[in-house]
Amino acid sequence: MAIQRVQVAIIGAGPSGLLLGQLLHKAGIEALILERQTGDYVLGRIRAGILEQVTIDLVDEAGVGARMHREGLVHDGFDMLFDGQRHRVDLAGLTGGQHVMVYGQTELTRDLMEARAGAGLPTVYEARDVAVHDFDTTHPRVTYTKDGVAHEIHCDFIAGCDGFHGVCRASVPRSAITEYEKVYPFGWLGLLSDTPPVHHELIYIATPRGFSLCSQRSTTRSRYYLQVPLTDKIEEWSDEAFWQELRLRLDEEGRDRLVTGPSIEKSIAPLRSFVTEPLRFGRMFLAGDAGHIVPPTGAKGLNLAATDVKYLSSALIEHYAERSDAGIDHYSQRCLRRIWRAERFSWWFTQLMHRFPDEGPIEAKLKSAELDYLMNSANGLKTIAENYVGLPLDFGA
Ligand code: FAS
Ligand code: PHB
Repeated sequence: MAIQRVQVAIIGAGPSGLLLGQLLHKAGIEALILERQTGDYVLGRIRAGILEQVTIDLVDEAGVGARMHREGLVHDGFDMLFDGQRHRVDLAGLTGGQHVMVYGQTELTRDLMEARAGAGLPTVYEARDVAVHDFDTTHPRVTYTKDGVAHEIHCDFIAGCDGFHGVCRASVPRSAITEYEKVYPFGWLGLLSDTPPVHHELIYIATPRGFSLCSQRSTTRSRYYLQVPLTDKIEEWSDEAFWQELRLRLDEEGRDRLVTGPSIEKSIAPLRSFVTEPLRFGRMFLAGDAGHIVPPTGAKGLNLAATDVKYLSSALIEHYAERSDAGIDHYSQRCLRRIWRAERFSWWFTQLMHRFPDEGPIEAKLKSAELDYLMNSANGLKTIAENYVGLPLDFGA
C-alpha cells in the first residue's frame, strides 16, 4: 500500500474540485484531487452555461479567467416567451448594472484542468474504489486504487466535490445527515449544435407543449432544451424530431431565425431539488453537487458550487494561515442559507415555466396570469432579475 500525506484530499475533478484545488494552491495549501473518470470524460459532459458575477470573480481570483473574459459573452438580459408574446427581462436595468456571462462549464473546466496541469499539481484520473475514512477524527484518510495498485492518503481535511452520485455524502452515517429531495415529473432534453443562436440573448419559453430554452455557448454554437416526459429515451429523439418540436414551441420570429444542424451532443437530464444538511462532517466537507442539486431552470447549479468553494477555500486558508476554525465551524451554515435561496428560486421558476402532468386547464390559466403579472410589474421583473444574476453574498445578513 503506497501511503501519501497531503493537507487536503479533494474527491472529484469537476468544476468544484478543480476550482477548490486552484484556490488552495494559490494560498500555498497542497491538495491532491482524485477523479473517477478520465479528463476527456469529464470534459465531455455538457452542463451549465451561465456564470453569475460571484462565479466570474472567483474564477478571476483563482487566476484562470483570461479565456473566460476573452470568449465569454456578457448578457444584460433574456427573453420570456409565453402566450405567443415575448417580454425582455432587463437584468442590467433592474439590478443596477449587473449581468451574467455565457461561458460553458466545459470551457471553465478545461481552463481549470490546464492551469492545474501547468502548475504540475497532482490529479489522479481513473482513480478506482475511492473510499473515505475516519473523517470524524483529526486524522482522516482516503483509499483508492490506480492501475491495480492500492493507495492510502493521510490528510487534514477531505473535500467531497464528487457530485450527486459521489462517495463522500454516501459515506456519512444516515443518523448524521438530513436529505431533502423533490424529483420533477419530467426531464430536459438538451442538444448542442454548431449553429448560430436563434437570438442574441437566451429565451425561456412556456407553452402548452412544455418548456423550452434557447441558450448558447458562443455566436456560432447553440444549446437548446426541451421539456420531455421522464419516460422518453434519447434514442427516440432524432435531430429532426428535436428541431421540429423546438419550432412548435418557438414564436414566428424564432421559427424564421432558427438555424438547424447536426447535434454534437444530445442527452436527457432529470430534474430534482436536493439539499443535504449539514454540509460538514468533522474533517469532511461537501461542496457543489455533492451537497445539493437544483433544477437547471434558474442556471444556479454551477454558481452554487462556486459559492460553496469560495466559503470552503476561505475556511481552509483561515485554518492554516490564521490557526482559526471560525470559517470551518460556520461553513455549513453560510452555504446553506445561500443554497436554500437558490433552491427556492430554481423551484419557483421551474414550476412556473413547465407543464406538470397532473395540471388541468385552470392551472395553465393561473400560470399565464402569473407570468402576465410578473412581466408587467416592475417588482415582478425585479424579483426575477435579482435572483437570476445571483443574490449578494451578504443578502439579508
Ligand atoms: P460534478 O458532478 O460536475 O463533478 C463531480 C466529479 O466527481 C465528477 O467528475 C465525477 O466523475 C467525480 N466523482 C464522482 N464520484 C467519484 C468517486 N467516487 N471518486 C472520484 N471521483 C468521483 N447547472 C447549471 O447551472 N446549468 C445547467 O444547464 C446545468 N445542466 C446540468 C445537466 C446535467 C446532466 C447535470 C448532471 C448537471 C447540470 N447542471 C447545470 C449542474 C452542473 O453544472 C453542476 O452544478 C456542476 O457540474 C457542479 O459541479 P461539481 O460540484 O464539480 O459536480
Ligand atoms: C445552458 O446554457 O446550458 C443553460 C442556460 C440557462 C439555464 C440552464 C442551462 O437556465
